[in-house]
Amino acid sequence: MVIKAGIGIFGSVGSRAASKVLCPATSSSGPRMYLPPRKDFIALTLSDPHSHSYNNGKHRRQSCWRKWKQLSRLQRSLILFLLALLLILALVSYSSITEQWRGLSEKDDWLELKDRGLHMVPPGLKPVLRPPEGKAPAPVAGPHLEPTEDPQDLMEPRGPHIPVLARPPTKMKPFSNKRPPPGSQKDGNVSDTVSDPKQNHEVVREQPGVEEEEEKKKIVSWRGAMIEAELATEPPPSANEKEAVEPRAPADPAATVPQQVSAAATDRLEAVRDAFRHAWKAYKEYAWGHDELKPISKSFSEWFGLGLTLIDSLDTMWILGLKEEFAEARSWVEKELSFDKNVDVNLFETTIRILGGLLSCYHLTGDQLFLDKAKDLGSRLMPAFKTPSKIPFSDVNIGKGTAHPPRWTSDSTLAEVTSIQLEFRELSHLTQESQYQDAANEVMRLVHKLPGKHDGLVPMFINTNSGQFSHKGVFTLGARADSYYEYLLKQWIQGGKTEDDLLEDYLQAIEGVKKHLVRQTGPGRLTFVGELSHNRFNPKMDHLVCFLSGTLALGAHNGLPRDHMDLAVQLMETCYQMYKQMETGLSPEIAHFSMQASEGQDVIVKPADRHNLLRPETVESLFYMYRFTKDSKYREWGWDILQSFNKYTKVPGGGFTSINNVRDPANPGPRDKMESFFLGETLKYLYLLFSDDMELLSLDKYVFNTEAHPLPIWPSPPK
Ligand code: DMJ
Repeated sequence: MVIKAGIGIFGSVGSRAASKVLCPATSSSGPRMYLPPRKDFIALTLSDPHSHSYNNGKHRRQSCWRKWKQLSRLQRSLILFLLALLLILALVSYSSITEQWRGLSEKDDWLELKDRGLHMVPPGLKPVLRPPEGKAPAPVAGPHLEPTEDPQDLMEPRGPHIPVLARPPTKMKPFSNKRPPPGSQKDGNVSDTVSDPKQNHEVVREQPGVEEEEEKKKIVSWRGAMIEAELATEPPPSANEKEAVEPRAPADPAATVPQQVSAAATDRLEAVRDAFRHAWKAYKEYAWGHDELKPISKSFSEWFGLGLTLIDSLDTMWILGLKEEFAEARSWVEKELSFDKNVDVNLFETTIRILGGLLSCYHLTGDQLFLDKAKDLGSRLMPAFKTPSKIPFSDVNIGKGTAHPPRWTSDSTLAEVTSIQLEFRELSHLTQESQYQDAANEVMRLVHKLPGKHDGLVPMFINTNSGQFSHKGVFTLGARADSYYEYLLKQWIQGGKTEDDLLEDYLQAIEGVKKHLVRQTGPGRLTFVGELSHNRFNPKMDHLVCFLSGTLALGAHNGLPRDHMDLAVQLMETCYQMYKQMETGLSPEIAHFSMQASEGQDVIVKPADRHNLLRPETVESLFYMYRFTKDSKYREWGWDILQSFNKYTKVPGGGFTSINNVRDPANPGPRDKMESFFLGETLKYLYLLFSDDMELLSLDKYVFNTEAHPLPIWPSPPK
């Protein structure tokens, strides 16, 4: 049994001496671990006394003791002093946290009640709010503390939703996401609105103009019905058709405004904006420019030291119409962000979150800054591809221009090397420099012809020397393999549905999934995707697998077989049940399923799998399912999930935290980490799910990368 304990101890001072004594133990890099091990984590291994790892642990303890004895008295005293100091610091911070929670009712435990539904703004900042889409007249976001909803309502996360507006919305000029015309330096250009965070900003109310009225009259033409297109034919006609070849001007997501906007939609969009503002407030106060917010300890953690959360969130702010916040973040990118750093970054994570985020922002805003930064980063990632096999290494030092695999292996993770293509291809498209797409396409070409697949399913690792699959025999749609399948389809769509190898691999893989991995539970006949381990079926599904409904639906929308949509519908129900059947209304990281009808419950959660990291995959799929079916139940499910996030993961004063136990509403156990994808993906997909504007990032014009950053679909080449 491996229990991962993230212990963020020992800063730079004394860390070497401490690690010498603590003898950093095994990192749990098994298939469950999606993110690579962080420097500040020490995995504690508690093992069966007879197991191999127990013996390892025993030897380790003996050698630790020996090493301790070998230290000089001065060294030992220094270490003991540091430990004592840390203990004192821990006690002090503990008391300040408990101080904060004091006064909350027993039922709410560590969760804030009073803050829920309040519109807080960062001190000294009165945002200028102009709602996007010309329709969401947000309550003025001044520093008032009036709840918009009855807290009692918020206590009930899964009850029927009755949207209530606290007061009639004030008419405000809509903030359009439209970028200004080239050359215009006036209203609307983000560079004009860059603001000092400490400066006060007036709340600007404007009368509706003729333009707004005109826009409201426009009628959305949306082809909501399933299109039975021929395979590998032209994409549905898109606005991009005239744009190709030249580095393109970014598309305009807010060009069309829906005629009808329901009060419910407005209310829910505002709820997402509130959640974002709440998260951003703490990021800004305690983690500004750093990778991740630690909302409980009101501090931050670094992974790459590149402002990960800030960059991952940029396009979300743009889409949500959070103009002030966007401008401040843009200013940070301009003034502070430098990739000229002696730092090892993970190729995949940096590509999907940072490169993808910058490219997407360039498309949404037309701001050259983002493309320049993307080019700089892209060129610094290229050394990763210099391997004997051309399968990239997992890690690159973007300052030194060197790359290497993880310390313990020469393998790369399959999903990681096959889920960077959308971004590298787009970078080539924009810069007209083919090196990026050549390197990324070569990986796909190699994997396409590689032996060792199982009816289209791929193993989880690939060797960077031999270019062959390694650790064969385990097949999953979860960690380490997931986005391989997603990117097969999405690259095919991005490229105008012309690359037949991608389509062939995708179709074959889905057949493999249906044949080997799809099963139903005994009690409730829920359809799920399990894993295959050396020909043994394991009824286990990572939450990560919930991306699959959305991907299947996207494929069906693009003319792939109808039964893909049937499977998407069934899996969507299961992913929702993974939330609904938990006491907190939040899904565990991993679910097991009962295959026997007599077992009573469908979803079983093992103690080590009860955490929730604020992941996006289910709400991502809900967004696709709603767009393609218009079935309002998907919106209701998304609403339930948002309320559960608000109830169990919202931290008083600011931020959201991942939690340890989705089965214990009385003590969900905050983990003190807000992952960047909560802002980059989860809240963005919720917003798009609730938006009535089907042209806001139309799925016929954009393809979302695996971190929810929209990139344009290229036009088909002329026949
Ligand atoms: C994100 O970084 C991406 O969605 C990735 O594909 C999977 N893991 C996280 C979110 O869960």
